[in-house]
Amino acid sequence: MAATTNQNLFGRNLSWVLYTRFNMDFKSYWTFVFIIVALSQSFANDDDHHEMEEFLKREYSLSKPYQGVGSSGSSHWELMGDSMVTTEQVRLTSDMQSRQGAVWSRIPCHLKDWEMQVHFKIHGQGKKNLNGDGMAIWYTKERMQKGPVFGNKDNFTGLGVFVDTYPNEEKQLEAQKKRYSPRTQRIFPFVLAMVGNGSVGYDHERDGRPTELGGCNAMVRNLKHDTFLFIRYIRRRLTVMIDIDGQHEWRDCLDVPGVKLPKGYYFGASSITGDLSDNHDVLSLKLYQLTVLRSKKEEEEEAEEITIPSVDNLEQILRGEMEEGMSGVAIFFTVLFCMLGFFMLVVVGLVVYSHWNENRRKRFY
Ligand SMILES: *[C@@H]1O[C@H](CO)[C@@H](O)[C@H](O)[C@H]1NC(C)=O
Ligand SMILES: *[C@@H]1O[C@H](CO)[C@@H](O)[C@H](O)[C@H]1NC(C)=O
Ligand SMILES: [Ca+2]
Repeated sequence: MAATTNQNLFGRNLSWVLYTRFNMDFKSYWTFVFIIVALSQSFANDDDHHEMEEFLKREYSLSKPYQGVGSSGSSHWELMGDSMVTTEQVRLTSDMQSRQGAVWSRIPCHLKDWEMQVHFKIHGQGKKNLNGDGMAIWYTKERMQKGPVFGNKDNFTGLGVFVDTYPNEEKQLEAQKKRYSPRTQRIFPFVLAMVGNGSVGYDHERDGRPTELGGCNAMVRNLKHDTFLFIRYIRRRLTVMIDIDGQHEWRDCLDVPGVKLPKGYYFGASSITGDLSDNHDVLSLKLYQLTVLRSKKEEEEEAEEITIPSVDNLEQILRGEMEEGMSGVAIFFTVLFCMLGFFMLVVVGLVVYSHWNENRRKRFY
């Protein structure tokens, strides 16, 4: 699955940019502007992407036959809770109630730019929305701590990417006979990312909406084909993609610039079940080091050591997620312009008609 040729990388990047712009902005008159900007950005970045290479880092990767994982102190990976290793997978939780499990890297990662490719499988007996709760991939300061956030501690420090399989908030609203508007309603499973600095809580009842940097729906349960998640961190830009349709195509999920993550954190994967359950399996975690050439300016911008995780313009990003207000404005202007357009047509029509009428009358005299 590793994209090894540079050509590939460029193609992939262009298509993400286009995909993102089309899907997220295709609601307003600014779409064209965005497409032009996106295109020019992609071409401007062309050179950079040709310089990028990927190297698999075995010490941060977990793959078959999972040698020594969970039994030997010399393994790079450590199991926790109810997780267990079989020949086929690392099972974080089995399809049983109230389980939690995790697998954590023992070695802190000091790479600047990286990509984590997660081969995972979520499956179980439960019917749609009668399963839970999902799994998480981590790059955090803390490791091996149990807790409520997909089996990891709350107020974590670092990055969490969640595959949330149970819609807590919507079920609650449903029970109260309230609903999200179709626009903001989500289809679960839902993938989302969050950056914590040690004092930000994950709101489980709201499926993490208050702190989410972005996300996408991902129908990943009970599939016959392989499912993948890609987490890429390059030049402080966080990109998450999914490959879940069995087509070997990457679908853009979220893309956030200005994500500041310290070096020396640990990779991990964790999962939790409650009243509802699923098998949450990790088949492999492959970490690629990305070597990226930076311009002088970029070097300077990134010279300062990051000590606490943070996200630039977080307020805007979080506000941007509250789409309702924005879309209301967009709808207002759409309707306004349509009405203006219609009004103009009517006026022009009347003018033309009265001219024609006048001419006709003139001819009769
Ligand atoms: C952590 O993030 C929150 C929310 O963005 C912020 O209010 C708080 O000041 C941050 N704490 C630290 C230690 O940076
Ligand atoms: C997480 O941080 C918040 C705000 O600092 C605090 O109110 C809460 O008790 C903390 N939760 C845990 C589990 O530490
Ligand atoms: Ca949930």
